[in-house]
Amino acid sequence: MHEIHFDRFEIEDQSVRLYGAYFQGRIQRLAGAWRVLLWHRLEDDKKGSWAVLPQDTFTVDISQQDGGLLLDGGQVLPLWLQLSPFEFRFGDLSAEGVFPERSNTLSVPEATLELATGEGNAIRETNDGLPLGAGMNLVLREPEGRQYFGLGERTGFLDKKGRIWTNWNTDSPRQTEQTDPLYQSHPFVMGYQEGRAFGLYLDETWRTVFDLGATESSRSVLHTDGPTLDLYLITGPTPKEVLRHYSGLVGTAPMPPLWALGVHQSRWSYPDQAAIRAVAREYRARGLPLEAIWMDIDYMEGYKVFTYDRGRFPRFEALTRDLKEEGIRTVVIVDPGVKKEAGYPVYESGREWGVYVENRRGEDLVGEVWPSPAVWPDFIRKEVRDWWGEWHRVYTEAGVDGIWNDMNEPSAFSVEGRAAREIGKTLPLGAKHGALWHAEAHNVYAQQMCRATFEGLHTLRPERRPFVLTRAGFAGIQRYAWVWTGDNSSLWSHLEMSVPMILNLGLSGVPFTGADIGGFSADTDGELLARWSWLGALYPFMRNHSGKGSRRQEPWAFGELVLGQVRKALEFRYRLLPYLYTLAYEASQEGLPPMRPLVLEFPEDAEAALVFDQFMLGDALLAAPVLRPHQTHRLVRLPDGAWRDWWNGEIHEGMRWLPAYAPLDGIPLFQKAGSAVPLTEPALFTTQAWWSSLDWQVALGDEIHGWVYEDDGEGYAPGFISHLRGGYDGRRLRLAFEDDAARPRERVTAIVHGITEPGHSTVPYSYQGDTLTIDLSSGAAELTW
Ligand code: MIG
Repeated sequence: MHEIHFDRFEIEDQSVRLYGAYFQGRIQRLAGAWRVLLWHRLEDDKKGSWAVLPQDTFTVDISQQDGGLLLDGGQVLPLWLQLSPFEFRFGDLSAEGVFPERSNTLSVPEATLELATGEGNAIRETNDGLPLGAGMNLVLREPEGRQYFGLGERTGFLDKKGRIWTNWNTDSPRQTEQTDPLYQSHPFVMGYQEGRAFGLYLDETWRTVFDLGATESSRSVLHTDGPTLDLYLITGPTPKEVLRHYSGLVGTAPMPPLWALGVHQSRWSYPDQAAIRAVAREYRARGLPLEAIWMDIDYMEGYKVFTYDRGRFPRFEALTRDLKEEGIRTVVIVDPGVKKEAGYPVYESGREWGVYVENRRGEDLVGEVWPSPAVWPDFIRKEVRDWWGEWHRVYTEAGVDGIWNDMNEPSAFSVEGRAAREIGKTLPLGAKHGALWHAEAHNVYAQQMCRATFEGLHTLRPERRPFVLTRAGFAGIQRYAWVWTGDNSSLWSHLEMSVPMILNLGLSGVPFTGADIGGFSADTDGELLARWSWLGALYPFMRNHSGKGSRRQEPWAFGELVLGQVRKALEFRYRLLPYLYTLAYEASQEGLPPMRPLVLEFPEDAEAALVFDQFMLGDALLAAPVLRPHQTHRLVRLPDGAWRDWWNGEIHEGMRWLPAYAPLDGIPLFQKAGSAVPLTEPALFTTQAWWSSLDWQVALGDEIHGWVYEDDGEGYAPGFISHLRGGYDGRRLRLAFEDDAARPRERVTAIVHGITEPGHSTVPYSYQGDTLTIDLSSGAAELTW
């Protein structure tokens, strides 16, 4: 392995420039991170980014230390560098250096690249002049006891240490605990040790591989296939700070429409309009909440995007209109593959505009996916994104509310006659996206497709917030789409795995996520559906979806008992909406996910840090789902503080393991002392995010605080934050609702459990069992015992 050597440095435009015989470097100080960019000196340094937003840079003070340079970072931890050979230290993180692979020249004609895929296949590609073979490795020293979180959507548990993870978007159905990679690529990790955290983001869209102490436990190797190494060293010291800074780099999710947080029902596929109407009828006849019905690929005519099958959906517009009258929206699937068929307007207009990905001979690349033959729009180019966005008029005019982007790794069944197995189920590395090879564009194909969809919807309906769901994505995908975890199975192990998968997505800056409730492949059963519906009621995205050939799994599919259990979960979801919407707002502002691992809230609790089967919903609620069949109890780690059992009101001290009772019509849930969670009445569907009835569920504490964010739920009018504040000292309870919403409310109450009746109160209250319901409509209350 060759090391990288630099001979000298200079300060240029607030950045530290490094010069060597073969390589050059540039180091910049940003608000919460260092950017370290290294490139071969024959290249220019105009490397853009598909993920990182424009950043302010700050002046760097340099001093000499330990034979190297010490760069003072202000708010950011200092960075120590050695020029020859190149090494660096950033807090507890120390790099032995960066090592160019194989040679110092960029172009290695005829080199062979092998990409391991999840199924154990390999992609072999003779790369006629692809700038590969000049890959780079960053080698890090690994102290004992460091853990890694992040890396987006992954199998396994919460800690990502000890395995090799590949960033290469891959259509991975029938996943197991070992499958890697999956659909998304997030070359970001959060290192964590003894309460302190840092972040590492490798801003390379080429295939990258993170060996986190797997091959050698004392080292991690971050590899990129590309010719540059563009690294962000993100400062903490808390996990929350790392996530805030990382979100500052790659962006936060925009505020979603309220309805996206409601209940979604999907299946591949409801075959025709009668089937869709029947699902709507079943929901409403039983008085079950439902927000949207999803249409999978069979709504199209011959898998042609931006069409409907007029045989099976003769009156599509009437269908969406009638559903909307019941408060039910429609979401349709849109895959990237465009059927190559003469006379099909989408294909023809794309050909006219020259929008398709090309092969090396400059011809449209033709393959097969659901449509066959198919071509793929090159979303990497702006004019192609605009063209694609405009086609969504077909849906917006037909009353469709949201778009579901699937198969966008991109997945292919065959390309130019070569079968999926041979080509790793995607386009050849040497396919051309304008000036880029597919090898460089692959990982951002979906991200740019979602961008096209998002921006298209925004242009077509500027007064409404777009809603896009995607399967594949790259760092920053949250700016354009929500993410679901793809084809899981109706297995208890997949119910369990969905938790760490979603938590690590959240730690990677992707807040709005969910897994297919009930499981996609194979047949679910009633108990699994009930448990999954309760866990799903706390996923940021709550959608029951199942695959072709699997047993039906709508809430009523397993009889009255299960229906009752699922119904409670759906109703609980709607009761929680003010809290969820407030968390969505927090995500849009700060990048903190609604569903978060305990380590984010309690970084000092070493035992909580690796808990993968519990999570926090915001900072007030701790959930411990049951993830195995036939269990009536489970152990719950309660972190520091006091915790109120949501269902029976009992108070438990933290820093301990508690056996909790877990019937099928609930989920073990604990509320942190001193928090107040805003709830509303259950409803069949959402209307606006102003809660005319607001109930604050209060867990008593010396100090009490909760807040709620409200707005129109859909457009861009400003929103308002209202606070509930107060305190309780055992004899006196004070509560003040600072209502900023400036809209009349029918009812505002605070609910306190597990308390005796007060002797005196300044406001009306009711007392029943051990539950005190305090009328807060006058704003402030004081009760004494
Ligand atoms: O090749 O559109 O993950 O949710 O139902 C399968 C049909 C294509 C995969 C998605 C799944 C969807 C299915 N799709």
